[in-house]
Amino acid sequence: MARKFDPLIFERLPAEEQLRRSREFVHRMASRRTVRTFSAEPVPFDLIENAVRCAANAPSGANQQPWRFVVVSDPEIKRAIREAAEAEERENYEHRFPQEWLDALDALGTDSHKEFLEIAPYLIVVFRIDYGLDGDRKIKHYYVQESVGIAVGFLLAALHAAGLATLTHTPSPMGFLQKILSRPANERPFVLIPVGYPTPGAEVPAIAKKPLPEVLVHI
Ligand code: IYR
Repeated sequence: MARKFDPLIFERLPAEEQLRRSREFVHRMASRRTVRTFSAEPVPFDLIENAVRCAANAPSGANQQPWRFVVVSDPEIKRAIREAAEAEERENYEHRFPQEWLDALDALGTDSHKEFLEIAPYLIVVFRIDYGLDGDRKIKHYYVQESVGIAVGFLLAALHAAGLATLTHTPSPMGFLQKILSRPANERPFVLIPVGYPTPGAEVPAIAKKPLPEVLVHI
């Protein structure tokens, strides 16, 4: 295939402006918290659409963009998702999770009740597209996990920037989402993100991020 290149559009910023923007972004992202108590207050769909637009700009292996964002607001579908997720999570908490996993989750105060799946105005279910399809021919996708993970990062940042609260939720196993949302065999659920506003007076676990020297090694 003939290669085609475009001139790069790159805005070179003055040093002070770079620092100002980088600090502002750190400040903004540091205030993001995972929320588990959502209010039913409606959210303009434009905000969701723009966040997905932003996520769809993420880099991906061979630019294959191996993702699908299914946005659910239909109350019946949300209820079906909640029922299926709670059935799996009951098994997890009562039988499948080893004590070590339950201990790791203890500070979060989670259990098998997932009312947020019905209350939050939108659920964004992100699917990874494991292979493309050209008619019956399967097209191999590269670095699917990494690509979709990066896109979800973009999505969470965009939703936060728009003043919305999110929860990165991975009911396990998640196969029921493929069925309920009628997705084809090459799409597998990656993460489910309830989006909305927190309940007034919402609380979050008193946990902190690691200090920089624990996460940054400069050689
Ligand atoms: N999916 C379960 C358990 C859970 C697992 C992890 I890893 C978390 O960070 C939080 C919860 C649940 O949603 O309760």
